[in-house]
Amino acid sequence: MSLYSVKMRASAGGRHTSGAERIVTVAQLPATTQALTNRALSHPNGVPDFLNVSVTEIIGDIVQVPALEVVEVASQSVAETHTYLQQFFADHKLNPLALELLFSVTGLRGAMLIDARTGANLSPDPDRGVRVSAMDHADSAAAESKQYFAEAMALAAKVAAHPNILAELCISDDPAYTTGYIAFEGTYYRLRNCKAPGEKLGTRVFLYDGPAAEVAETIDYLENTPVLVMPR
Ligand code: PML
Ligand code: MG
Repeated sequence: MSLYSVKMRASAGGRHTSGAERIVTVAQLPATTQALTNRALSHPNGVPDFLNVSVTEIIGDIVQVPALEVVEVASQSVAETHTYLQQFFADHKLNPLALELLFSVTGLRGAMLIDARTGANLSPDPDRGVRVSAMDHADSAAAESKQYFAEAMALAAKVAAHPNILAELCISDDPAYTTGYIAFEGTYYRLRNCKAPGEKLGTRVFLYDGPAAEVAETIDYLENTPVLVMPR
């Protein structure tokens, strides 16, 4: 059975407003493209002046990766979430520069890819970042429920499956959506209260821990390799 990669990108005045990824059958294409168009047009980041929905048949193999285990972190405030992350970084000896970036950068179309040791930005185009693409849950019910969470789980599982990625940090760029996460060693730590409601803050940071010679191959996997996330 053929599968199709569906990608949606929307922007206003050159600034990214929304994006989404699905992998679906031909029968699901009309509903999927319509749902993604509607989403772009009603996104809280603004009405787009550019909207692209593309459909490409997937030729060749699709990589299967395991879903991450989810741990819900009980944080009642933005201050508690900061403290939790600082302690997490100290416990796991992660570079605190990644946290500084997480809480200061916004408006990128893709994620920041940084060297886990030095903090150097490894994205070929730092203003764009690395756009993780071509992934979905194998189980389409999981893909359609709880949109933000399900899509983030699919993206995080794809990213975490690459051996050169040590950790991923995320805060949603939707001002109304204050939940984010850190993905580390097969677990998705779900973090409430990453920012105050209404705050225009949100990005992803990937910590790269691999040979310099493999950065381009890793980015190619993140951006182009079709991946289906298998239920746990
Ligand atoms: C986004 O798509 O803007 C990021 C969503 C992060 C979802 C976090 C969660 O609900 O677990
Ligand atoms: Mg978003």
